[in-house]
Amino acid sequence: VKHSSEGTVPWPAEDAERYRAEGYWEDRPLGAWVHEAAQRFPDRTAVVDGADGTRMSYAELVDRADAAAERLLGLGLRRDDRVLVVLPNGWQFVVLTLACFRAGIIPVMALPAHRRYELRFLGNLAEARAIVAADEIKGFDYQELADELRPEVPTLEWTLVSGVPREGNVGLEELLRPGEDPAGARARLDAAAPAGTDPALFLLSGGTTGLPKLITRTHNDYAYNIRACSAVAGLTEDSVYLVSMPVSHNFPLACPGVLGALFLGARVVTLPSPNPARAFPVIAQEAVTITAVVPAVAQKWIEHQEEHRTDQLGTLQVLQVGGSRMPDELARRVRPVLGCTLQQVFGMAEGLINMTRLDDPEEVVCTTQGRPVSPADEIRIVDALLEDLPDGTPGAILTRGPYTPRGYYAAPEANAKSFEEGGWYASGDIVERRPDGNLIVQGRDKDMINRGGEKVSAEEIESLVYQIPGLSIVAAVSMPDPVLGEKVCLYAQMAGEDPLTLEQVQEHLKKAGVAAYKIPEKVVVVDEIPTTKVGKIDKKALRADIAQRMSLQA
Ligand code: J2J
Repeated sequence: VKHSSEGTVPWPAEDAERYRAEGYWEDRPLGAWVHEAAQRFPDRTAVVDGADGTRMSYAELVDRADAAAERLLGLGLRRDDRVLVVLPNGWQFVVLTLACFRAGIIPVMALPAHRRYELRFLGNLAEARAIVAADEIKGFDYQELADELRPEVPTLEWTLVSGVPREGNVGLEELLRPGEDPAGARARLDAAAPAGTDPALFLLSGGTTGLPKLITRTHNDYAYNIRACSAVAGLTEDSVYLVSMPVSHNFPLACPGVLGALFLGARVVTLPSPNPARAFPVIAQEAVTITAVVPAVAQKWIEHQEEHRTDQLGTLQVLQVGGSRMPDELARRVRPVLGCTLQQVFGMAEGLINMTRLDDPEEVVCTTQGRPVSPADEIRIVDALLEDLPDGTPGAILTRGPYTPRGYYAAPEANAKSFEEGGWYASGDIVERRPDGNLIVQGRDKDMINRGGEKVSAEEIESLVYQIPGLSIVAAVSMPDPVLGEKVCLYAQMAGEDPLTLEQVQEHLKKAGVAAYKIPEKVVVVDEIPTTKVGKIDKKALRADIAQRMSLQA
């Protein structure tokens, strides 16, 4: 495999120079930051796996990561090769990711929820040479999935498996074992370390167009993302960070997340799910000080605590909440019920992260989504003609800065849509900026459904549903949900007499290998899908229609 370097859009030279001169970019690979922490605190606990009880010191973490980096290279992987990562939360994810950073191998951060459809696409787009997955999760066999993918993703040569590998697959725990010569491995990897401007990882975009997109994050920009978020989240070497949301998401990975903790010599605790009955005792046992969740989980935690009045949250200082809009009323219950400081986070895998500050007045914390974490983040709020709007007037947000890349990976069409002249990224969010600089997310003008923080592209679902015969027009829209905020609803206009059923749609998408969170949970067949004056599907009318139908039902 020879990778095309034109896939990644670099920052213009003059911006790069400024980011260096002003100290945002340090030209130091991600692995070096963790090694530095390990040098300062070799005996401190770096990682605790709350599921299998594994505990790992910093010395052991970097030893395992370096040994694994050399073993990955020994297999035949090379620097700049891409590896499709489909691992659940656990120590293996942490060590493997660090090993990739050390070797200059690029992890593609997929989700365990992804299935054949997503992984085939991502594997081919990234030209992945290996896939790393668990043997099975809740009865789902990932080795079988990998076997199905191998012929569909011709670049794939290795399947790495956590748990019990089948014949021909590589055992991940074996690969991640400590090495014989940590100092030697370290020196060899340091000597061949990736440059700051090299790609470090691929994140998945929330998706507004029909196809998923990859976001190249470089060592320089991601290291700064991590450090800026750590500072604003008050992370120190004494912090204990719990990750219970899928760790391959940017938020729990790097805002400040697992990597923020590992940069500082703090402790990471992993759990495969945020279920409060499981997470709360772990928070107490491990003295967790900070964690990140989506609003739907924050709500579950608040309800659990109100019901059980546990004494398990005594050490928790900061609850970061982001990924979808947190209702103000929910935000107001965090401190009284959970006894910790709420930090709202409005972020995106494409870069820009906004946070409320830990010492902000309660009014700011509960009614805004905060402000940029970096003084170098540039923001504009604009109208449809890209004219700047005054504070207090909602408009489309545009942004650029030292950790917001200037384009998607190998996606010129998506780039033309999402990046404006001058390199501004248009996230598709409708935002109001208050005079104090804090942002309020008022809505969005992108065709995406935000299901409890998991993003679903309407266009992607529609194009898959069109494969079902008998359809004239389909439209995927969000429907309100009291817990998740939004769920996927499908409107259909039939060509003939036969109606479309929910079961039919669900079965079709499941067979197509689509992740469960994207599958519509309601189907509404109508005589005629409404259109706007210019002849586009009127999704606003459909969203209003489903909201009304549901309120009538309730
Ligand atoms: C409303 N919408 C929000 C919020 C994200 C930190 C936090 C979140 C993400 C993330 C992330 C929102 N209120 N507080 O990467 O590092 C919606 C917006 C945004 C999109 C990005 C991080 N926080 N959103 O959610 O790449 O629509 O990143 O453009 O998955 O989520 O989605 P994603």
